[in-house]
Amino acid sequence: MAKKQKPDISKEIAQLRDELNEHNRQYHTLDKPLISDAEYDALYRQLVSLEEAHPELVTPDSPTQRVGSAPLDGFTQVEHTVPMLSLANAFSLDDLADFDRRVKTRLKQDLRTKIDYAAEPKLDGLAVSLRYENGLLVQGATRGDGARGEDITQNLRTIWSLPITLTGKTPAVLEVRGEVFMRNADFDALNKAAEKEGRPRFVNPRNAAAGALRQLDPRKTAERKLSIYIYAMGLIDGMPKGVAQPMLHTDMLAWFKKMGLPINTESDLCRGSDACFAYYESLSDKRAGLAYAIDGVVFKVNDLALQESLGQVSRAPRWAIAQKFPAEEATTVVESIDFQVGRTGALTPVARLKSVFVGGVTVSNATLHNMDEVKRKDIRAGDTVVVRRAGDVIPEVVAIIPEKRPKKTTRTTLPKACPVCGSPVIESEEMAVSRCSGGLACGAQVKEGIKHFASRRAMDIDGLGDKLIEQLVDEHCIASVADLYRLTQEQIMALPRQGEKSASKVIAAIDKSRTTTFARFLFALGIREIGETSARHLAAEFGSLEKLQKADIERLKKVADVGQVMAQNIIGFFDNVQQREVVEQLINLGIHWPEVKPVGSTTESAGPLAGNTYVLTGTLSGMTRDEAGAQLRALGAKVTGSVSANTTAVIAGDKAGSKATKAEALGIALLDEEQLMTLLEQHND
Ligand code: D41
Repeated sequence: MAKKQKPDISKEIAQLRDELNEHNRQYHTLDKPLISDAEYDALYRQLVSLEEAHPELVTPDSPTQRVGSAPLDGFTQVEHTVPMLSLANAFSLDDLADFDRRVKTRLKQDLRTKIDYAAEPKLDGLAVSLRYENGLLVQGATRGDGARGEDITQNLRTIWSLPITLTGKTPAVLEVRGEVFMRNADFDALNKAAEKEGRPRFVNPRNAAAGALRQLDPRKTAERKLSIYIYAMGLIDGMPKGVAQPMLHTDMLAWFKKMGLPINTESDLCRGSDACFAYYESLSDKRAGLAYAIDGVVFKVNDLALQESLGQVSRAPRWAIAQKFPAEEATTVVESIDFQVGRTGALTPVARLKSVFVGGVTVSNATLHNMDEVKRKDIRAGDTVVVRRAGDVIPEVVAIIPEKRPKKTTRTTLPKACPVCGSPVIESEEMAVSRCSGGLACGAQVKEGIKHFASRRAMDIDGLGDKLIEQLVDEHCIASVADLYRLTQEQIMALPRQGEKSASKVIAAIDKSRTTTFARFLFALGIREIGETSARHLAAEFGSLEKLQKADIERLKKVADVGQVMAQNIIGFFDNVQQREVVEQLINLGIHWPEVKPVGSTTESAGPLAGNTYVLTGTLSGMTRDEAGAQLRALGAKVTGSVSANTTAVIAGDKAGSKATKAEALGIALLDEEQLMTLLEQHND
């Protein structure tokens, strides 16, 4: 049996190598990845584990035995005086714990000792080596295959943050290593310019940076605005008099910084593996807000002597590890392109995808935003695409991979009829938004309108979720928001999976929503463009529905935040017979709110709390901060996010943090939740 298996395994290994080599070429040399990093990593790990099981099958040409790929023609080759090593990857926190254990075992240390690790963000860029002689930048090179790279000195000199001459006392020869990358803002600007000039967009900052470094004309590189952080030493020769050779990685970085080299400010020291886990978690939380793309954390044994004694294995140091974040990008196939109909009838193209794990979740849909976007990226059913999900942002299709397009595809077009109700679709002039003309005759618009009406920030009907609303509409129990107030417990109980208890809860919540505020009611109606803030301003300004309905465009435009379009939308809404009828029915069905005294045209400065500014912080038990803020604003107060000398009082809920501390330091009044309730009640009579 064992003998029979051998040729299969060597064939499998050879095939994996070929595949990885080709992807390496596509990614590193051509800067045109055909698969995502995560897929590449998966293939690579497969090869590593096969080679580990069959060390006799490892050959020098295996991708595991070399790092990167051959240099392009056009640049001269540079032999690295000290090889540029690669980083071992850890994909789970178990891998990180294993790494920590291996370090201690090799160092013959008790497993309970805490090793000091230097932690730094793993920049998603390109590794380079820089040589300074007597403080002058004389050579910069790409990593290439680790032993030899390309001379890109001229291109690296264009990086503003990289000093051409070092400051202070410098060694006779200093070689440092760092990562060249592009900041998100520079990437966005580059893509905006590309779009304007009709050139294709770059898929991600890493590819844009790679392209910039490969430019033979340094002026082109300069236009791209690259950045760099230094994170390692290659070689030091001839330490200056009076300067001690650093003993720790963190000291070394501090010394580099002193000489003017750019160092990542997110770097930190972690005592033991638990501190490493904590650093990983906190950086993971910060990731979406950082100014540049990172794909993990690099942990390095901080003591340089310990690094030395740990040494390296197959071109990767034993003293460092890259703990990867879940990949934010993946490739998958578009199975179909559907059009979703929103509350206002707007048609949104959505890509139905072959399920793919990206950004830590399984994704099977991605918004395509609008037809402009679909046309620009030429996304078609059958296309292989790069999908991105960063943080909590909804998944997006970044780009298609043209090489992978099947022979027969058809250009994606806007449907002529609404996919839900069949009414004609009206294409807008700017092409960006197209709408179903069905209005309240369109099931999708009805459903979305009711979902919005019931939502937390609108009528806040607890327990009336999206699924239940869809069932109720599909079963013809409701056809408008007014029907909600005619709904019976029996009707809900007749639906699948609805018990007596939950049905009675929903009915009670609907009943409770009859008492609301004018602002909430206005927002709940879902008039196009009228958000919570404009609804609040309108409610405060007019005080009653009758007055609002009577207002003309000019009168409406006097309200803070209300412009021509919004004013037209309001008039249009109440001009529509059907809408007017629904509103009338709602009032007849018992929707009411405490009268708000109209404040005239100076909304901003009227109300019993006018002139007062509050800051809300911490967790309130009886309501959300948003709700408390809305109530304060309705009374004319200003609510802001930061404490200043102008703050009247800080309202501190549970777990209030720095804002409460700052208030105390500035001698500003602190109110607790009970005092807030008293304040609101005093003025709401
Ligand atoms: O931020 C990075 N991408 C990064 C890469 C970093 N912070 N540290 C690194 N340290 C090393 C060693 C430990 C080998 C000096 C690295 C890399 N290497 C690296 N980058 C590309 C290949 C290896």
